[in-house]
Amino acid sequence: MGLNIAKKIIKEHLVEGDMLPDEEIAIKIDHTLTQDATGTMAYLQFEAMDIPRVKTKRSMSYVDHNTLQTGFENADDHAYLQSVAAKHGLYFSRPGNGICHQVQFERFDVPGDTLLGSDSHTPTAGGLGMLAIGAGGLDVAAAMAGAPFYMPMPKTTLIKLSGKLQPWVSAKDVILEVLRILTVKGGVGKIMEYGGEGIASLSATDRATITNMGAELGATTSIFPSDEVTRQFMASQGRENEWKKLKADPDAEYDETIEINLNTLDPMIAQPHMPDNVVKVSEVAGTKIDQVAIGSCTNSSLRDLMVVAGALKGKTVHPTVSLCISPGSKQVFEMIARNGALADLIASGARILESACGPCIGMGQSPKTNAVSIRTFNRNFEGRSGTNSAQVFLAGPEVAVAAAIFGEITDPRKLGTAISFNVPEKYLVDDNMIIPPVENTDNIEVIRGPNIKPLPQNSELPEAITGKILLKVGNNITTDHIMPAGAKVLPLRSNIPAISEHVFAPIDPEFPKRAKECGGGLILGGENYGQGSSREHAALAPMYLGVKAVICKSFARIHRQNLINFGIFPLKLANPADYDKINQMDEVQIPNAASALKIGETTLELINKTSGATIQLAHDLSAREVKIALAGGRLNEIRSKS
Ligand code: MIC
Ligand code: SF4
Repeated sequence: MGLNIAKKIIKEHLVEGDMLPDEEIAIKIDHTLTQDATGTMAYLQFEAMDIPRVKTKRSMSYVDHNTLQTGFENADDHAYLQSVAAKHGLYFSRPGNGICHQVQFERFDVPGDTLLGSDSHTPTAGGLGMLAIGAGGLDVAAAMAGAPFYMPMPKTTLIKLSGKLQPWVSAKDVILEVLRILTVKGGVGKIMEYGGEGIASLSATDRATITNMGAELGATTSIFPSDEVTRQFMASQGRENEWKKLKADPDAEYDETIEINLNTLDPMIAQPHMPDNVVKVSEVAGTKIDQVAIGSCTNSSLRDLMVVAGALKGKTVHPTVSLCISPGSKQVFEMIARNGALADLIASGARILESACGPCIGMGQSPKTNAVSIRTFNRNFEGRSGTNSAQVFLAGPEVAVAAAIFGEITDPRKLGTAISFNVPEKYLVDDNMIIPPVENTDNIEVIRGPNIKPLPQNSELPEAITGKILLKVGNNITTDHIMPAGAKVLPLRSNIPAISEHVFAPIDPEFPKRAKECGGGLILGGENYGQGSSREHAALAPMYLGVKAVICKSFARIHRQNLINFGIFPLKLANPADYDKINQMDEVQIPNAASALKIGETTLELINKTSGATIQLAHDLSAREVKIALAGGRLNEIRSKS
């Protein structure tokens, strides 16, 4: 039997395990990526491993999230990141150089290689045929130290594209359609592999838009073949030497196939507050809007901004709308500046922001109370914009710019002749904002400002887990609920005691106080608990507050791993209906937690002391994960071996 692309790359990188469904496998990691909001923790953890120099082919450290410097904190983090990168042999992309995934795509992704990044949108690189996975900072730190990456062997879904995108319909509409079909949990445990004749007409950056938002499906990663389009893109970036062809065998098998005909696809839009709440634009046309934000790692390529500039040329942004634009990288920014498109954007009244994540992560440009905001981003979780009452829609650049012009949600086809964009033969390449590693690092001092606090430690898993259910939540809880981001909280990413005061703030601001008063406890969740971002702070800060276990119906992949990494036991309800038998503030006990794990038990008993009920729990930890859980986290486990 032939292999699909994902399996070919896994096979080439396999260091442990068998490639059988759901078996734990380990793969060698060639490249790593961090960004500043997760990077400080990742490097503190890397330093704790005492490895002088990264062992990967190439490791990158980006600064793109915490770029709004309203106090010393973010600048302290940048200085730490720059110095720690220099000390340990990493490339450092300076603030201003762009969003990690966009820069990585332009300058560093390699077809057929593996990439592990401490950001959930790392799979963007799949647009160039790289097997790119998002993980917590600790897993990335371990990969930098030469350790493989562990995961259950994913299933593969073929997304077979036929036809060709019609005018004013773009790559974002493809992934929104996939989200409509599969939902935010439809990709869990799967790799989405794109194929079919329809892919030939998608440019490399179109493909990146699609693989980027595979994260919203909960997928392990998404990947395209590496073909002539890939070769041309890499050649236009001066990197043809790193290109290699990659395609599925003709008789490759997939676990499922989804077919999408691009000819018939309409402009799509995700409604508040989930990326899978997708409808055709025509269904919500006429909705008045207050803000349009264009940018983010999903939609800020040269192509996207040229379409926006072309549509806005000679026009003025609608009087009731604030339009902000953040170019994805310095390369994109400089190219639109030199070709005149930036002047058209400025003339239209667009508010031009620096090349960074910006409004996507609530770093500025929060909309007004009850605002309707259309964003070309990938997440519209409640409150993520910084304004809890805002209604955020997600759409492609065509729909966004049409809304900015008309002041209401509008089918972009109303704008007339489509804006043509020819993929450039040569992109403007200038890596002057990327500091390469140096050989001799003896004299390099790592700079630690007062915002960099040491890592909190956890203790071993106790024999009995006892405590109160500190919080009971429903389905699809995101890490933005557990550990919010935004301009006020993000600067505390290197300071766990301070950031832990914000745990669950969007759901229950009293949570940290209650957790401390109760001396820690447990959390009860529904399906897909912890979806969204890779931020390990969503495990680390609850751990700091004494959370010992999370019980729910199912977990999102990265968050489950982060919980284990920091010694919080992820447990599932053996019978999901038992969710109703546990209430917030019930006193519960799992009597033999540690010894059950030690003897290989996969079911445990929870005694609800408040109601008297006994409830069956189950865990799916691998033997390796059991050791980590027992040690109270991966760092403890690594230390115990040395
Ligand atoms: C996000 O889009 O939520 C982030 C901010 O990029 C996160 C990482 C983080 O929380 O720092 C992600 O997607 O992993
Ligand atoms: Fe940055 Fe937004 Fe992309 Fe996350 S999703 S990396 S915050 S641009």
